[in-house]
Amino acid sequence: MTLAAKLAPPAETDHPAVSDMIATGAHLFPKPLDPAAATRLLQAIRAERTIDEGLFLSEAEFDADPVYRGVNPRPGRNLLERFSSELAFVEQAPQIVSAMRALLGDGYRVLDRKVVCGVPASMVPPWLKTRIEGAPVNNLGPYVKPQYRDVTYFYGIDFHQDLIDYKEREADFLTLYVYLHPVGEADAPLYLLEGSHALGGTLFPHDLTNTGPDTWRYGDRRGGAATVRQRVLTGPAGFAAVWHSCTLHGTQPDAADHERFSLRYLLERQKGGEAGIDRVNAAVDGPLSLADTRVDLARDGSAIVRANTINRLG
Ligand SMILES: O=C(O)CCC(=O)C(=O)O
Ligand SMILES: [Fe+2]
Repeated sequence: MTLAAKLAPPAETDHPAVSDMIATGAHLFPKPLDPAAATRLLQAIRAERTIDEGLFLSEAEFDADPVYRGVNPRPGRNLLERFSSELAFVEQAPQIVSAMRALLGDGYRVLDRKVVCGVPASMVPPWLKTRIEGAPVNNLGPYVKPQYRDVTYFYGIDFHQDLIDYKEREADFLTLYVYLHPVGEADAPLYLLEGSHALGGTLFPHDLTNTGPDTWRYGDRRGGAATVRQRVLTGPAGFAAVWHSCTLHGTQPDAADHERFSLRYLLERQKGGEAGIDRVNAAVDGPLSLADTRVDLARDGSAIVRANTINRLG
């Protein structure tokens, strides 16, 4: 730590991002990030990646050697590694930096950043649609040619907590999500269940019952339950939102005839010191880490559960 950092007052935790996170498990940034910069990055991504059937292995190629794990971007195979300077419109945006400092402390760190693509129904080969029908997590990474696994491709993902990928880890990180173009109802917008973080970590697939046009009853299978409100995150290019790693969210398959590209960051709290996340987590009535986060996968990572809550919605 530099002397200047040592002498600087601790980040102000009295910030709307902190109060929103305590109340709802998320904070929607009031102003979009620079839409022109979002569009430039989108064009650069599109120039690198055509979303069509050519993205996928054939059924025979897949069956010759099915691999379900290690199919997401990782260091050395991440499309964003080519675009570090183009990400300044996110990483250096004053509203992002001040919210993150308040939530995670001055010394917050990027744990992961990647491009997420919502693949449109028309681009998924018929054999693959048949295979993935009804599964709760349709990360298409296993079926994508290895050279294209520098992006995460989804054909919808049921309500989940981002803690799902981090068993035994404390919920000391947040997800920042940025749309690179306008996202409407047909573009696989994020569905967020406000207040769901308050029950802490629970096992995926979650105990959810739809109780109204935008309300759910969410049980924690420990005797606790809450009524939570569904918020559909449609928004313009540059729209940004941050949520807690116990906040339930998901997407339906992309119904538009074009893909949805977004940025997904995980940001972790600074080690030591105070941060708004401590106040958020102190208000959580449930475990902040889980020994097991999901029961939907076999040992090899293939899906053994065929049930999907979010896709049953109209
Ligand atoms: O973009 C999507 O469709 C879902 C993204 C998501 O929830 C995730 O990557 O954790
Ligand atoms: Fe997620």
